[in-house]
Amino acid sequence: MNLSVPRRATAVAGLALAGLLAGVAPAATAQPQAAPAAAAAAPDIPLANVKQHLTDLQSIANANGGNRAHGRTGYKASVDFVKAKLDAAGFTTAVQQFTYNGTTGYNLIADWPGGDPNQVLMAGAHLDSVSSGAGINDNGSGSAAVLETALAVSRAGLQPAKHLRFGWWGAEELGLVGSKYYVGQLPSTERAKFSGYLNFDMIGSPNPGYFVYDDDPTIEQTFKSYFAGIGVPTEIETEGDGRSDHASFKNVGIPVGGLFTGASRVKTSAQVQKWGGTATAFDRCYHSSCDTTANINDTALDRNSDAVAHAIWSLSAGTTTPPGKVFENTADVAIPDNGAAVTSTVDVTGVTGNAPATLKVGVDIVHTWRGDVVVDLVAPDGSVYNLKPFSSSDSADNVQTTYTVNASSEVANGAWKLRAQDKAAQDTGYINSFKLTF
Ligand code: DTR
Ligand code: CA
Ligand code: ZN
Ligand code: ZN
Repeated sequence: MNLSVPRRATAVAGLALAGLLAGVAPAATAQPQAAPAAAAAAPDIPLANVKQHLTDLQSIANANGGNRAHGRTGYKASVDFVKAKLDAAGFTTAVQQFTYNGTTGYNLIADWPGGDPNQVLMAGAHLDSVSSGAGINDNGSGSAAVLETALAVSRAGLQPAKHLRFGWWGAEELGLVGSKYYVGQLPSTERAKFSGYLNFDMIGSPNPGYFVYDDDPTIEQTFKSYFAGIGVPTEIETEGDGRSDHASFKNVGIPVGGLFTGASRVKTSAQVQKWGGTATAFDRCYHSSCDTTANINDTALDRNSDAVAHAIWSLSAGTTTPPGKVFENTADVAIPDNGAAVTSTVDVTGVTGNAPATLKVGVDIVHTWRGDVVVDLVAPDGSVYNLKPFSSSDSADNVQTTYTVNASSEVANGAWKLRAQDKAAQDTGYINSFKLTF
């Protein structure tokens, strides 16, 4: 099926369906949007409110064996606590269940009704602790800041151009399990609608540094300019990309960013000069029983909570770029094992001029041991853009992602092909769908 009509209506239905599929209640159907106004300034996030959430999470841990870990009663009690506040504030919430280590885990997803369903801005934090303690800095701090920002959105009656979604993840401490499950359950069509995911994991460390993730440049700059505006120097977070839930989103091509105040690493003397504190661990109670409400630096928590709100207000204002034209072919095309290349074609019409420098190429190939498969985009004039090379070691299944291709030298209209070739024996599959968004 080759469609060349913008599918706004379908997109809204898709969001609703995806929400149901992913165990998430659908957001309200988007209302016609006025031209997005300039972003209003974010409100101050009251530190007292954030600290009250931490006190409540501490009480939950105290009442449930001293922790809020995956599979323990304290975690589900934490989910119920956050959900109740969001329900009361008018969010559309859903609890997504998953199983890990034989026990049930929970993600909490909250959609703020309204905004463009084709542009989803999400902020999240893992809500689970380790089993050794209450996990107030790790990661009550991120959870409470995201919660209070969501409540501030409600208090302000914010109606941004983009659709706002908030998430609290389960089982991060066991390997980003909850966020991986959430992203894995999202159809590729839904993933393509994310304009960004903002992650907040440990943002109130007692001996704080001010670290900004260096992933998506726009998100990074949004945080950097906030801190520059309050005269606080920042550094790039260098503890490794895969260390928190943003990695789950980054791995499927969604722009990510976030903030961090440090864990067990030791603050250098240069950093002491920059931020104050002592040349000791940023958080000496990391993953320990002393990670309680006493293990928080109020200034860091306040500054980072306000930075969360600044990013949400700024990045959700939307762009003036209207949603792109979508062309899709969903006919299955079998890929012969270790054989000839096959193609799926979309005929692009009605797009003036050249293709964009950020042409979105949605690829959905179902194939065991995906390393066998070479995937190319072939432009109408025959130009080839390699999307995925052969890999003798990539044993994972399926190629389900959105590539961004600089196709600005190509005339937009014409027959575009997705070409797939299986170049190693055993393991087979098929092209499930091919989508171009201009
Ligand atoms: N893995 C996180 C803490 C953590 C350690 N390094 C980073 C870097 C960026 C974000 C978080 C972290 C945890 O223990 O939950
Ligand atoms: Ca504040
Ligand atoms: Zn941790
Ligand atoms: Zn954490």
